[in-house]
Amino acid sequence: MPKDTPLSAEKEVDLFELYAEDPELADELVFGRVPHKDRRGFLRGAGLATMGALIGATIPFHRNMPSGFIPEAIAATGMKIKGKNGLTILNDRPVNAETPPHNLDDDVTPTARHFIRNNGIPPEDMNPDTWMLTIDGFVDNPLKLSIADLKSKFEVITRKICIECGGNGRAFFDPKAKGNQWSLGAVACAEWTGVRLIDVLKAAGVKKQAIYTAHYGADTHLSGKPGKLPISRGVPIRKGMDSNNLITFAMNGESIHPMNGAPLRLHIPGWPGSFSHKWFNRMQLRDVVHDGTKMTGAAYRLPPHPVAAGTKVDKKTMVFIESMVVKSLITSPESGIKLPKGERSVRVHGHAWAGDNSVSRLHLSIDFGVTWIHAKLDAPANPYAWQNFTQTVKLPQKGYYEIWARATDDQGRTQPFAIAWNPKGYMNNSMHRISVYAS
Ligand SMILES: Nc1nc2c(c(=O)[nH]1)N[C@H]1C(S)=C(S)[C@@H](COP(=O)(O)O)O[C@H]1N2
Ligand SMILES: [Mo]
Repeated sequence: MPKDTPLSAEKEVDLFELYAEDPELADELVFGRVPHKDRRGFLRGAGLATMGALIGATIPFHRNMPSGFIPEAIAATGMKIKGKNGLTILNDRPVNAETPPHNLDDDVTPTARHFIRNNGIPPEDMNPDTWMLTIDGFVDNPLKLSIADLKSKFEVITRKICIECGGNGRAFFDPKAKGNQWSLGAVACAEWTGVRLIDVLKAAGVKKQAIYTAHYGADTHLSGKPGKLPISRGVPIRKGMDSNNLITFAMNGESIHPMNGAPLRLHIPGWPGSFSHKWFNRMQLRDVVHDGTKMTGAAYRLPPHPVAAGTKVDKKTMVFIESMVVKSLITSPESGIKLPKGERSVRVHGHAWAGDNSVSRLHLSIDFGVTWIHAKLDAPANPYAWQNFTQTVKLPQKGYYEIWARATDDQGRTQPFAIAWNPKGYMNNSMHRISVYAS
């Protein structure tokens, strides 16, 4: 990399540092292929498709690109993904990007601001005209459906759906938990269009023996090993048959973004995002608990009771995560804001959600949690949409303030200030706080 390459001022710099330190390793991490010693020719197939998606075009002369070389289109503007902006790219896996809270201020998250969590390499072929979805296993009539079939045979509906990664907030764990170091922004609420999973399952005729779903998609494992899956999660049949689950082919009124699962994805709202399979091409109904990739061991499991930070927990005792927990995010103002001189009032806006439950109350504090102010909290636009809150708070004098937000769900459960530490770094719903300077 030339020494004078401009570095982005944002956190994306991590990626450039990675390239500066070890370009070959960076290639492997970002594009998921072991580089050929001196050429980017290795970037055939999915690795090349990923680079194309980042740059926004195919690269006719890609064979001439040296390995470990950062294309100028990326170097000049910071890491960019076509159709995405305002995301912070994490550097430890192929294309994982989160959204800083102030870029999540919209009540419906624009596609450009929707986080990305990829466990493997996205498929090269995302053609909606040839895409097929298979429903098989313990069903009376196994189905093979095109997207046109889905549209013509089932009722098409549009829903706002909040999706949050089970590991959102992991970056704040101490001691650290392994995995993507998400801070606050692995959450979004876009508008999705598709059909109800339950309608498709009814058409397939789910047999009595079916107790679990198993989800499959077209992305491939980082190792490139055929048959090895990046992820395959599944839910107990009672959740699988919930009428709020969707199979979607549109996001915010357009085709689904390639990084968010084009051309077809599953939605199992309220539970960790990992159940909502992208590049979705098969659901199998099983007569056993699904044992796919990231279903076994300690994956998506919590200790059976609270543990002190750093405690070793026996995997066998850990409990499978179902519903996500009550949580909220302040999206305006941006943390660290300096108010104009003499300004003493701040309009606070944000969102709250509670997995399978709804949020009943939202409180704000400007005095480190001693007193709490009710915020106006909207009902969800539809089940499983996040709920928006707004309140103007008054600051008594100049100085440094923190604004804290605390949501309470319809079961009376509220957000803790501290993190409920667990070995794998899941379900951090500690209160969000921002800083505000009044002068
Ligand atoms: N096929 C496939 N589906 C997937 C994943 C994946 O890696 N492959 N990641 C899952 C995880 S862990 C999360 S949190 C969500 C993220 O959805 P998004 O990338 O659209 O934000 O997708 C889920 N669906
Ligand atoms: Mo996730």
